[in-house]
Amino acid sequence: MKNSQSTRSRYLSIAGIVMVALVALAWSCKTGGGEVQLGSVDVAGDSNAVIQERGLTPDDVYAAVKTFVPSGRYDDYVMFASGGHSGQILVIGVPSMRLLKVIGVFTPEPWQGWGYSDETRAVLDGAKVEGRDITWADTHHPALSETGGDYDGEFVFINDKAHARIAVVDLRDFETKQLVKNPIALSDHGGTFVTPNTEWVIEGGQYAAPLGWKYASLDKYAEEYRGMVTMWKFDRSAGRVVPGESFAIELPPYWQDLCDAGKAVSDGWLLCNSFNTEMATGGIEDDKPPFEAGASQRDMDYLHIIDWRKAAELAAAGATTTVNDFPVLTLETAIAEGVLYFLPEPKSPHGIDVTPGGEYMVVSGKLDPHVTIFGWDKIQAAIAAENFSGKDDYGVPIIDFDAALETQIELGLGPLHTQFDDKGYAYTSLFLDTAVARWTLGGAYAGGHDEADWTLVEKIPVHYNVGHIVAAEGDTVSPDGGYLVALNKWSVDRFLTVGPLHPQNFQLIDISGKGPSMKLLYDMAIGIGEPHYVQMIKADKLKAWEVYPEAGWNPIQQALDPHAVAIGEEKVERRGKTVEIWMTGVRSHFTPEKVEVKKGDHVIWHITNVERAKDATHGFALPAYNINLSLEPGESTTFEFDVEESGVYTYYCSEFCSALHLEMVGYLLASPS
Ligand code: K7E
Ligand code: CUA
Repeated sequence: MKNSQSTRSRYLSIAGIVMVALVALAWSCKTGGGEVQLGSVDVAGDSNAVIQERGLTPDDVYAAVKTFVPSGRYDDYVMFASGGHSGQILVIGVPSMRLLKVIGVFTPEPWQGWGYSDETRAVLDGAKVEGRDITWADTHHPALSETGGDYDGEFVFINDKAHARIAVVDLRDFETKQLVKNPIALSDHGGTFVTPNTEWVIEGGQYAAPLGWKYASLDKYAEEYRGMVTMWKFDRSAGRVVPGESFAIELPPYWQDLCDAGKAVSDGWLLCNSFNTEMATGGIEDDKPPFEAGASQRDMDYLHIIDWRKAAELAAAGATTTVNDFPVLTLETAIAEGVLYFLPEPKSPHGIDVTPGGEYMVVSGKLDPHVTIFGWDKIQAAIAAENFSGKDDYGVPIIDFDAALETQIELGLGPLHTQFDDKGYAYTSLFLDTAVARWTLGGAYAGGHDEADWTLVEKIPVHYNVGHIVAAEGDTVSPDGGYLVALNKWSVDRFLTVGPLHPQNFQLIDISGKGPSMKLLYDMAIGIGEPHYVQMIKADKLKAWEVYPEAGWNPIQQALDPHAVAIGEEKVERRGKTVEIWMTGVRSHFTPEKVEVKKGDHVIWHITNVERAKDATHGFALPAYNINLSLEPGESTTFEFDVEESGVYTYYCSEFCSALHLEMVGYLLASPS
């Protein structure tokens, strides 16, 4: 041992802390009414040795104890994280930061059989762009469904920034049910967000272009290019958005960015940031200012304030035009009917976040060290009094900045996104400072915290370059507090080097205390893409199925599949050149175990997993035809293919389901025609 005396005594004092903690645990823990016998002296002794051996500090030990979820116990919260470029959603437990699932969304996902059955391919077809398969996405903002502004645990939505697509995931089985391509825009960003009762799923645009993907040269930018926000009507009982009842609102060709729905006192309204109100068109190659300069000249851009309820009434009354057969409320109508107002917002704005009671709108400008807080009552009063400082080039009334301003708080460099807790604190990510700021709300939130209103309390460094942050239920009407996760773009030195592409870093932070007390608890490497946003829901709100409700269940229809069969009903039918198979799977065999076809046949294959036991999933792999299914207990599915060559194929269960799993196999015999 080469420890210096002071290091050694530090270890010993930590060991003392842990021993006291464990002895206390031994006395306090009870299970089923009996004392837990920890044999505390021995356990503590072993722990002390581990602490010394690993050189852990008191903070390390606190973090370890705070995040450890013992085997057989569950996490308190579940995060739904954007999977970034993977086009998927990551499901992560908190505080353990264990990855529980990767939900296949925009991208095929072989383990879940996502994109390998007829039903799931049909869902993925909804995400085609101009008839083309797109096998990636840039997912940004997951949105859990809400009831009364609180997460209800029923659905999660997410957008694909690259292609202006949205997805609907049903949280009964954690599977994607619908993918929709926006018919009028190629890119989006301000989505997905939901209205407080999930009547609408909001998808705001990003890079302006002529609506409907028409051509116009950049000289015609101001005349022909447009922004948009699309309101997708959600049918909760069907579990689908209804494109036929949805509509878009035409906006000036500013680049709309993040959006948030008003709630409680601001319910019925929608707020979207924008940048590039300069309408820069780039041109670095022609010695014009590059976008990064051209789109950042002004000190203020416009917060878009949209009366979505009025817009929906107008759309329902047919006051829309159509672009690519999709209803669009024109800018002219939106202005004339009082649907759209602007409010100046500083500078290079990114985040817009509405406080839990809907009273304040928090705006962060990437190039302004302050957060700017507007009062909803002030905004409404300014609109009612027509307290406008002018109109933009398109005639949209601009609310007077000072009339709407509640306050500004200097937090640091590069503020982006804000979340809230249960004590009247707000948290804002600081990209350039690479920190998270805790600050106090005032007004309606006074008294929750002990510090003065509207003041910076503490900044905690994060590693590194934080984008979004999430606090437990931190964007709902009743945030929980306790935990916050920083979504860091760079990890630099936080993990073992795995080549030049470093993982992203989710850092779990303890926000349970008051005042300057935030503690870093855990680093989770994300090695699958760049997540943007995450929402964190109380685990007990999720009511996911452990097995499908009945044997023969079709997950896309969420109903019994007409082609499901029970054991004993399996059959193979030939009709001309079509061969149709109704198969069952159960530990440890498929029935039938031999299927005979001919080169040139078309094969329709239905399989039902008749298992009712938790976790008794069978795979179904058919090599050479790109088939791998996940037949979860009770699931029934269908796939089709043309027999292109003669040969012998083995189909087998690709999920280790039982001791005789290797024998869960069959022969597909394709004879020459
Ligand atoms: Cu990356 Cu919300 Cu798309 Cu900010 S966004 S970081
Ligand atoms: Cu069924 Cu392995």
